[in-house]
Amino acid sequence: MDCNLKEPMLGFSPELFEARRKTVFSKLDNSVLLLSSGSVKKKSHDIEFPFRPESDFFYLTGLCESECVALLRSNGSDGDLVLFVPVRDLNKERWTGERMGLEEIKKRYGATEVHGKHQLGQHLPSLLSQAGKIYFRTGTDHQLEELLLSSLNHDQVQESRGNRKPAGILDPGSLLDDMRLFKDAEELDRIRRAAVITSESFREMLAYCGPGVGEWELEAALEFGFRKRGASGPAYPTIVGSGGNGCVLHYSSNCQRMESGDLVLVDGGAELDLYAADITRTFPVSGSFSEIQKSVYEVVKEAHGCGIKRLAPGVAIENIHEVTVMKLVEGLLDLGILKGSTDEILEKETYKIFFPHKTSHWLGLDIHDVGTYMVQDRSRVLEPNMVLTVEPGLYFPSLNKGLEEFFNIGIRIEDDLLITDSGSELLTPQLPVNAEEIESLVQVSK
Ligand SMILES: [Mn+2]
Repeated sequence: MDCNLKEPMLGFSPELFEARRKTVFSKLDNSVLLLSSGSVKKKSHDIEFPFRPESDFFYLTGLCESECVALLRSNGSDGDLVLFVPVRDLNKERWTGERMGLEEIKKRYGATEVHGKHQLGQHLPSLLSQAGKIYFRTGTDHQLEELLLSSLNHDQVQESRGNRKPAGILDPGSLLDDMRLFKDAEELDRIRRAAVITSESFREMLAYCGPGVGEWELEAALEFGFRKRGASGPAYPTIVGSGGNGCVLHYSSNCQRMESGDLVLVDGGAELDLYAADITRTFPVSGSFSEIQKSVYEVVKEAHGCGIKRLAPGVAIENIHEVTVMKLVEGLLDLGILKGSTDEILEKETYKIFFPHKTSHWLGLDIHDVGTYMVQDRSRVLEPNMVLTVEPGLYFPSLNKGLEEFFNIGIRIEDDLLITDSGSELLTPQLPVNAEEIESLVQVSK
């Protein structure tokens, strides 16, 4: 079954999707927006990955079934939602579960028209015949892309346009990204709950930590916590990197046993009703930081705190990065890892060997949610109802000569925050950051 039939919109209000479509209609003029829900991906032979609808498709329809196509077009004051969905196949449903019929979908999802997916090729030319521009994400649904291109060459389209090509195929992001960047109350409710689920599951997972325990066991403990608390699972592959693996930014094989004396970095987030949380904590495998690990930890913690403190409406997101980089550079100077003046280090960006990523990303339906970080060549300014992470880190893979004592230390601390009218709200307060508190959570298990 693609979707929970009892909660066909995952519990979101139908009015929400209607209101979003209204906003899109008002921006469309005579253009058309074409979205695919995505298809079920094969894992191997006849085994499939769990299906998750494309975020933009879900955002505007609330529908989370595979192989569907939505076409939005404006009709002056309002607009039409035309859906193409697979017709019911009772034989198939014996294997994969019940799907909704066309009439039911039309009623539940507020569509103007619903057709069988097999009729898409037949209807598309006339739906596109008057369209000025077409909003469609190329490179994702190849079948739909081919159909779109062949429809544009269809006589019906060509004649109505006097043989003019369409004015352009544009990325839907230019319509939708700025809408998705600002979260409404129902989205915030999901992100908040995903954040609480993630925090509580982290606390529980910390108690499983210890020398000899497999990284995969912490992964399983964390994800068990997610599922136990009602999340659909991890929003992205959980990273459990102990020792040098903590320095590999997207490590996810989680296949080593943890060793006493090492740190372990866990980056994971639950997905609830398609919305994500994203937390990272780094802690000592055996429950206590060594002096040198703690000295680096304190630098990252300081940077994390300063970045969070700076969050407020009106502040450029780049400024959050600047204050955390400044703190990290000061710390690296204090530790004797970097030498020279702060200005020179910032100018030459020599800190990037130890901190190669940015401090923040947007968070929402996608883990690295949509929304540009620059607006007309300037850093985007934070506004209420944006949700983002703050996640400074320092990494010392065993590469840089002369820094042997720091080798295999990889530390990142990441939390999720909502920009409010007056500042920000930490969505993950259940999980401590202080070294001592982290140590005590690890030691609870002993
Ligand atoms: Mn993140």
